[in-house]
Amino acid sequence: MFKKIRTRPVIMDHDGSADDFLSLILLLSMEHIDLLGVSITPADCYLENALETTLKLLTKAKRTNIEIGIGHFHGINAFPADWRAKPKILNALPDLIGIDTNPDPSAFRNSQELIIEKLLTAQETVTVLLTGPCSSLVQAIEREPKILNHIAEVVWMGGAFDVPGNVVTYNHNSTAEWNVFWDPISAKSLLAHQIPVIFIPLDVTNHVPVTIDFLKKLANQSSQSWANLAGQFWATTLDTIPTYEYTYFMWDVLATSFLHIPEAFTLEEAEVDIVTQGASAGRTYRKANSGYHAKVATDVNKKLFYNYLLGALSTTY
Ligand code: AGV
Ligand code: CA
Repeated sequence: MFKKIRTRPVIMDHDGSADDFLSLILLLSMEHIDLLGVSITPADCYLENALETTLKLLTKAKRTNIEIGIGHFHGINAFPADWRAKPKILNALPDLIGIDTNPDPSAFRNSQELIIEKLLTAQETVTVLLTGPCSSLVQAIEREPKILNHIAEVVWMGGAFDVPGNVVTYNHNSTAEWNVFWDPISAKSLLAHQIPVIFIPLDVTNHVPVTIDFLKKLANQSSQSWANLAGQFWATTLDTIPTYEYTYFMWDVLATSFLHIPEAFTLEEAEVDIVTQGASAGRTYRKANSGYHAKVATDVNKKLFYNYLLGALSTTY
């Protein structure tokens, strides 16, 4: 069968929550994407768990040639421990528990080194997809500024511009989104490096909740093993704290979809900035005429997105 040539090189940096892995699954399904490496940031996860899940998924997809890097920086504002522990469940799901990986973290390269090497040796400029904090990428840039010219764009699930944030914690006023709050200093540095950044913030992810209706549709396709696994992953998110209503969103999954269905998104060119300290730490905001240039996704064609997702998860690869 004719297959689209793999054309677009991508590096993914994720932080090991359930939707980060759903994003990895989605990325592996994209035939036009050449995934150069996967870096793990120990933010919304514990590193050992996230490394294990990452390796299990690459093994299941027969893509263990994709190199994994691990971050050693632990951020400024830690994620709650119960959120970090939660995705450990994924490793025990029936479809994954039998995949024996047992990775030793000390055998893996540091994220910065992985990012630097993959960018410098790529044949063309690379898209960097961030579904967690941006610290590893920024540390890599600071260590080897030459990589700046090798980055086509950074697609980042992060920020909350014209909507409330999702950080609810001591000494904070909830104006920030978690991926930015974890390391607001790096987030501001990323903008200061003036590479093209496309934010997929809460402004647009709020439009796409993970609904029970969607999960039922997905379950109708569960004869396909990725659809089945994805349904199980999402099922683990049903008790998401802090609300009594089910409000898990397609955060990282939406950002990842941008690589396949950019036409579904409305992007705005904006000048923005980031607060690094105090009660608004991690807040991303508009700063007309004197901010950093960035693109901000403000809307998405929901029907196109959910249909794309159901289609992508029901293919075999
Ligand atoms: O702010 C959204 C980011 C996404 O990268 N993460 C989860 C997604 O992976 C942090 C987050 C916000 N609310 C959460 C989060 C919750 N209730 N549980 C776990 N993580
Ligand atoms: Ca994430």
